[in-house]
Amino acid sequence: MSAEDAAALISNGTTVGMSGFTGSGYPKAVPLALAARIEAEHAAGNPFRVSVWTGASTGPELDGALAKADGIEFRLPYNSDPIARDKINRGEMNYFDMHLSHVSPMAWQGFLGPLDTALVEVTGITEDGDLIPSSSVGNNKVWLDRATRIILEVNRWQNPLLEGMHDIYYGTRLPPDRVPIPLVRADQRIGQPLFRCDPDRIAAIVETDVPDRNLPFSAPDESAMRIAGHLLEFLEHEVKVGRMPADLLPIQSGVGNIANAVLTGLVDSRFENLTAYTEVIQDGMLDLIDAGKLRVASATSFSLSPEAAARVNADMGRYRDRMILRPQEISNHPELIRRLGCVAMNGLIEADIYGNVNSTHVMGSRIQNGIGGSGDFARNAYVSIFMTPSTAKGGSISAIVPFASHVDHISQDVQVIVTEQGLADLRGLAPKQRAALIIEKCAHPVYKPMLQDYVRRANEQAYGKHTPTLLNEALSWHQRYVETGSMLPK
Ligand code: 0RQ
Repeated sequence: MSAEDAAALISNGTTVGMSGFTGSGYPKAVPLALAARIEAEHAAGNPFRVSVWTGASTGPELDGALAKADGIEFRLPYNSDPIARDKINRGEMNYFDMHLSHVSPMAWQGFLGPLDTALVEVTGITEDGDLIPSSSVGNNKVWLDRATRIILEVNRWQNPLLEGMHDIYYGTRLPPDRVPIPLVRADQRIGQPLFRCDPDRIAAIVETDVPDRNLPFSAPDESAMRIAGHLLEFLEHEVKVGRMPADLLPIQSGVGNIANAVLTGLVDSRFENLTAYTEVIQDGMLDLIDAGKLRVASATSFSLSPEAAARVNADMGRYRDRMILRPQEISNHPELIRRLGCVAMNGLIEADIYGNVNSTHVMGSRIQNGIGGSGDFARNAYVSIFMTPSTAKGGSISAIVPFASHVDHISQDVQVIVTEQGLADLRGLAPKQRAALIIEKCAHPVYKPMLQDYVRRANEQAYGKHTPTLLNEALSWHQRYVETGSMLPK
C-alpha cells in the first residue's frame, strides 16, 4: 500500500519500533508520511505524538522529519539528528539514552511498555515469508517478534546481494532460562540469514527506492593522525611485551571522525590478519579489507560515506564474505565482548584528571548524541581506550578537566586515554598517579599549568587525599565557559 495509507495505521500515543542504525536500514517513506499526518493533525488542533524506539541513530526522513513535526513524545536509545537533539535540549522531547545492548532484553522483560507497531526496512521478502534484512540489523528481530502489528518497507535501493551477510541468532532467553551464547570467534555464524516473521501480523508492505543517509567523514586532520600514531605505537608495544597476539584481538571502533581516522591509520601499520567485533562498519574498515589487513568485520550496521556505500554496492559479492551483520544484542553483548577480548576504541567529549569519561553531555547538561555502545564495550573490553583531541571549539574548551561534568564511564572502565599530545596508560594506577599521567601525557600545553595548579592545591586542601577534589572549584571551568565562552580565565 502507499506510505500514507500505512502511516494511517499508526495512532496518537502509541509506540513504534523502527529499524535503523547509524543512518543505515531505517524506514524512509512511512515516517515522512507520518510526519505529514502529524502536522495536519496539529494544524487542526488535535494532539498527535508517538514514542519512537530504534536501533541507534537514523536519518533526516525519520528523526529529522518527526522531530520537526513535533511528533516524538519519547525516544530511545540513541540519537544524532540535529533537530531532535535541539528538541531534547530545549526540554520538549523525552529521551532515554541507554546502553545499546540493554534495549532488546529490556523490551522482552517488559520494562519499556507495550510495542504497538514494528516499522522495519527490509531488502526483500522470500516466498516462504522470511525477511531479508537490510543494511542494519539493530533491534529489528525484537520489534518483529514483539509488536502487535508490522509494517514493512521493502527498499529496492538496497543490494539484493545483502542476502546471506546477516547472522540472526534466535537463542537468547529471559532469566532464569538463559544459556551461554555459543560464539567464540568474531568470524563465526551462530544463527540464520533471515528474520522470521508472523504473516498474520503484517498490516502493510510499502515499496521504496531510497538511499541510506550516508554522510561523508571529514578527512583525518593532523590531530587525528597524531592520535592514530600514538595508538598504533601502544598496540605495537602490547604485542611486543606479549599481552596481545601479533594479529591483535578483535577491534571495536566507535562512531565519529577520530575513530574512522584511527582505522585509516591501521591501513599503513604492519598489523595483518585483523578481525573486528564492533557495532558499525565505517569507511576505515573497508579500507582495511581492501588493503588485505582485515579478515572479517562483525557488526550490526554500516555507517558509510556515499563514496564507500557505492564501493560496497558495486562489489557486494566480495565484501559479503568478509562481513557479518548481527542483532545489536549480539554485536554489543557483554558476555561476548568479554570472551573475545575486544580492543575498544571510542571517542569522548571530556575526561577528568582521574579518568572518568563523559561521552554524552556538553557542559554537563546538553546532550550531544548518547552513550550508544561505548559502555557495552568499555566495561567488558580486554583494553578500553578513549580518544579525543585535547581541546574543542578552537581551544576554548579543554577536553581534560578537573572534574567531568557528566560521567558515562567511571574511571574503572577507562584504561587508556589518547589525545594528539600523547597516550596515558592508566592500568594499575591509583587516582593520584592517574591524574599526574593524564595531565602530563594528554592535556594541551595551554591548560596543563592550570591543571597542575589545581592538582597541587587539591592535594593540600581536599577533604580526602585519595581522589583529591576541590568541591567549590571542580566544575568552575565549565561555569566559566557557560558565562564567558571560554574555559580560559580572561
Ligand atoms: O561538535 O559538530 O558542533 O563542532 O562534539 O566532536 O571532535 O568531531 O568528535 O565525531 O569523534 O565525536 C563523543 C561525540 C565524539 C562521539 C563523540 C563537540 C565537537 C563537535 C563532535 P560540532 P568531534 P567525534 C559505538 C560508540 C558516544 C557514542 C559512542 C560519540 C562534536 O564519539 O557520540 O561512543 N560518542 N558510541 O565540537 C564541547 C567538549 C567537546 C565538544 C567534542 N569537550 N565540549 N563540545 N565536542 N568535545 C557506536 C554507537 O554507539 C552507534
